Amino acid sequence: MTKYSLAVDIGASSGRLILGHVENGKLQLNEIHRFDNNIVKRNEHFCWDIEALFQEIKVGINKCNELNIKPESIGIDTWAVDFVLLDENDNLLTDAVAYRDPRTDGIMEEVFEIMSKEKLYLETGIQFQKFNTIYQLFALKKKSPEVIDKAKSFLMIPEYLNFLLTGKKANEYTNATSTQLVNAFTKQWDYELLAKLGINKEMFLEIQPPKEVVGTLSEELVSEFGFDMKVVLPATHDTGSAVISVPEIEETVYLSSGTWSLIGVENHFPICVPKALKYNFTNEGGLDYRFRFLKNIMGLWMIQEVKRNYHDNYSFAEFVTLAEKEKNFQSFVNVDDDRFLKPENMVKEIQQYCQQTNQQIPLTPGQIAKCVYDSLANSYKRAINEIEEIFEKSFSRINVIGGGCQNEMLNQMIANVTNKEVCAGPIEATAIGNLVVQLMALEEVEDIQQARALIKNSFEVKTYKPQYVRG
Ligand code: LFR
Repeated sequence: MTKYSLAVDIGASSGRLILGHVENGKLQLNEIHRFDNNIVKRNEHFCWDIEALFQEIKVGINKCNELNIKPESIGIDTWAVDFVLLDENDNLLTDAVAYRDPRTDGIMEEVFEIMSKEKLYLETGIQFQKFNTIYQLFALKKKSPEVIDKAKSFLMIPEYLNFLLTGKKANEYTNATSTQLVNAFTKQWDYELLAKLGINKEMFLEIQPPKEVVGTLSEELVSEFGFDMKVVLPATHDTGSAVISVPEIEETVYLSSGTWSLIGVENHFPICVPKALKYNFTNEGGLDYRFRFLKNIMGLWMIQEVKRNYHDNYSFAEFVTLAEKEKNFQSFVNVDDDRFLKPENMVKEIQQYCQQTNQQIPLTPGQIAKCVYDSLANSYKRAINEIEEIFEKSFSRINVIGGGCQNEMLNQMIANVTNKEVCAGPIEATAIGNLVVQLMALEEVEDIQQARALIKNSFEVKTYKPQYVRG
């Protein structure tokens, strides 16, 4: 009998439930539910509406019944770093505050007074982003120490959703590393660091690796859905799941393209050399203790915000067409500047940046979009140069994965600016990576090599060769 698994993949702007099964040596996908994810304002903070997300997961699970499919397993991945805290009765002590909330402004510098940036990097191997969990917890401790002291469980977003499904609590390795509180070498919570920060260590649970089974559905949900299934830990950090789907990882720089652009390479050990610190590369934990040596680039968030600022009058495809008509317009912004993390108005922020740097100011939607795409491509090029400098070798291929790989113009721009071949696909990389880990837990797929071979055999990858561009 065909075994189905259900991937729940929730990103910062949308979520989806995708059923997967293997048929004739190919992984087949069936998207059964898609929904928006938006930041909401709660108690003066930008937050995720976690209850609404859980309801959407339930809607999706119910759709399996309409299809008469009872999946063997379900796995949830989301963006990283965000969390909730529970009290001794497993009630929420905090909102699910979103990482773009300004509560961590200036906090990173305060933490450096307790532990130097260099030591923090040597121990955790994690890049410095002001929104990392470590800074969010420290900000919370400063403002409401009683909340931190009362907390009995620390659960990251997918872990809390797993708890709602099963009643069981577990911390998962790939997401735990994004907190900057896990030692890159022991792969355990860094209790010494927690003690130095004065953060109660009791709330952290034992770290479980992907492929572990959290449990089965709660009795209540079994009667609601009419079936039970295993709740499996995929790489619950979405980027961790996405990178599993890169069909050919050797000699490849991947670019996971969505709200964020994550650009890097896969390693079997963390690299914490001074240059990696200087260029702010991270070593996020992956499946089988592989490491993602990568860098966060502001990504398509910029165009998502631009779209919103133009009142959704243009689709993403239209922004590409409009940008293509602006061949002669060229102004660049530094997409890594924190001013683009959550500006009041992205269009105005871009215009002000160009004005302040004495460049031509983009005025039309096409010029704004061209500026964003040019700036992103430029930033990818810089990151690849940094990787090549650190590794003292050159990489010949870039594999773009995720929703952003459908942007043909951007793919070609990347090929042109880097003078490298660009492969695009798979599009649903994150859900695919999530599914194959569930298949490993169900012993349908042996290991990551077999998973990648299956993915290579199942999904189209399009190639873009560098073209000579005049100018
Ligand atoms: C991508 C991602 C990145 C992480 C950022 C914030 O969706 O998970 O990997 O740095 O979101 O959590």
